[in-house]
Amino acid sequence: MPDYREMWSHLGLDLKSHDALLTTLGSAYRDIFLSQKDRPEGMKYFDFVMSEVHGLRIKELMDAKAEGRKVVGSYCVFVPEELILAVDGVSVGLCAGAEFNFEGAEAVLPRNLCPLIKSAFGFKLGRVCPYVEASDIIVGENTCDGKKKAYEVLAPMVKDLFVIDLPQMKSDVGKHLLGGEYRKFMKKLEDASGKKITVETLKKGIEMTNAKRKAVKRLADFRKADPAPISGLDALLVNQVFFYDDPVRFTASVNTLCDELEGRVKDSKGVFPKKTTRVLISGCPMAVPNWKVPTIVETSGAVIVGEESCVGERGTQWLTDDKGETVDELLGAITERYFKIDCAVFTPNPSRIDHIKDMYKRYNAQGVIHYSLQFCHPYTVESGPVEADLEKAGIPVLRLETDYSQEDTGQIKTRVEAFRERIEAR
Ligand code: BJ8
Repeated sequence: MPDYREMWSHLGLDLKSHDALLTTLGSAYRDIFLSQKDRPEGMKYFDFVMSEVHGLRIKELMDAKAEGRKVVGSYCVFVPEELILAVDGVSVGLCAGAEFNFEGAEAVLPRNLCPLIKSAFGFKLGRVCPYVEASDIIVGENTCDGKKKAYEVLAPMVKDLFVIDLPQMKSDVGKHLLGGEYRKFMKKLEDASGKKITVETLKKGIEMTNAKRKAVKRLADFRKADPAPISGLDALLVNQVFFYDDPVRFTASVNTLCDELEGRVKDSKGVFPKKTTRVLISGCPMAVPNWKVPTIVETSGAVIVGEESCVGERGTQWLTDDKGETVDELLGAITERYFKIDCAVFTPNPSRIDHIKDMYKRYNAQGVIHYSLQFCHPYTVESGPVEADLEKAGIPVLRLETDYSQEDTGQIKTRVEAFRERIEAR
């Protein structure tokens, strides 16, 4: 990797801690991803992206900033990338998936808080995340109570925090609220960039975002095959890179990978033997480098064939209608599209269960692993009714609740293996 130290220093990173983080990440990546057998050649692009995720991609962000483009960081799939692209901005995901500097995070936040939030703060306070430091605007959203209140603590630590309010119920009033919030966000982006959003620029933003979604949907479709042509780990990685990479390049690279997967499916070539037990993962998002549970599952004799998650199909299943002829109509279509997202912060949230059942059938899964992060109330509370409903429909469910530490790896592995045996005994 070229020497990016000057750029990292310029961004204010703590070089010593950052070096330690990259070393740990690099070796985890080698052990988890590069040790897999029969990976598609097309994954080499994603290996490259990961090797340069704090290097070349950050250099690209800095070059974009030098051209006057705005970098907009966010923590949730409710933040519309279409609008950011419409002002020629760069959208980056900021969720953090590693236990880093939790002591620092716990100095300003309670200990009993979801690790995803603590990780975001650990990275910020430890000065190791170039994406946060490169962001001109950071967008928060009122989803769970943890994030909502944590943004109040984050506000004085960052240059410019903009919070989008979100409804909690799927009602007309709720949709109206969301539409109004997206209008405010649009204005914020226009003011920050000095660029007016027009029908043309918004259509372009919609087109680029839809193209990304279509590519990952195409990839997901190949996972219906037995043998699975791609591992769940690699498919998750593609869904994680979705939030970081240049959108046009990402779309082209996923489509190249898909061309290869098409051939694999035709030739019945898989990464695991035919008839390997197939499971679906459902629940909290897995941000980079949170690969713990998928690694356990795929080293325990099962393959993951889909993710009902915001880093997965919950985040990408819907396209935005681009037929509107005014900015208002297009903004209305964006609101319609995002209002469908069935995050557990909504009450009630029945479409999520329908979606899990639909995915279970579509991907020929044999069981569902419900994944909740510790102290995530929305997903942990919802996991009970989800399990009851799925089991009633004859779908085997394993409920896991865990954090980012490796302490419970052995215990989870034992439970996953027992779950696989339960499925195989049916
Ligand atoms: S739309 S899932 S990305 S909020 S895991 S921080 S909910 S306590 S991440 Fe999410 Fe948007 Fe919903 Fe998706 Fe809170 Fe739970 Fe932590 Fe979470």
